Amino acid sequence: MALLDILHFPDPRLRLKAVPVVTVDADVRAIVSDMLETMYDALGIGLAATQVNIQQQIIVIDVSSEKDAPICLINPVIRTLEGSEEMQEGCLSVPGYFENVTRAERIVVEALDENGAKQEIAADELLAVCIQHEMDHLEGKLFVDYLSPLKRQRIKKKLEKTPSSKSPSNDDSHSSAS
Ligand code: GNR
Ligand code: NI
Repeated sequence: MALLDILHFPDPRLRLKAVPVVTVDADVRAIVSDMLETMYDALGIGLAATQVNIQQQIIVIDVSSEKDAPICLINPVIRTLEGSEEMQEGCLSVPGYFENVTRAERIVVEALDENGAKQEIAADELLAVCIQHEMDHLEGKLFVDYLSPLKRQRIKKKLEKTPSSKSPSNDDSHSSAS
């Protein structure tokens, strides 16, 4: 188990597109486990592999209040989208900013779980929003892309001035100590 570094907008690596997972094997399950640990540690309700610099179609989510209901979506595909709804969104890759985004109100998504089994999830409310937000990450898209260019530019400028606590200079992940 390990905590992974979360990339921050405007890091260009957040724009990379994830490729489908070929085989859901032990390596993939290790990534899922590290992503869940990272998501819970960061107090997020979801995390996409793109945010931790892994370009594979892997998402973890837990929208439960007890934080005891993890969901893993591998190679997700939206089957149906219905309605539309505005909700205030935040993002672990855009820390400190919360803005309204309009998305589909109800969705059905098909994906593999952490054991490689096919699952179909019907979602509404926060889970529907979160799944759409995470699937955007896998395509290199961020919630700030739905805002006006002026708002997006303001957020970009402010985050560029904010030093990240997880910058490469104080990253000890390459040390040999265990
Ligand atoms: O923790 C998160 N909260 C959130 C709130 C509203 C809409 C979407 C989200 S996802 C976000 C975690 C994150 O950045 N996932 O990519
Ligand atoms: Ni996000």
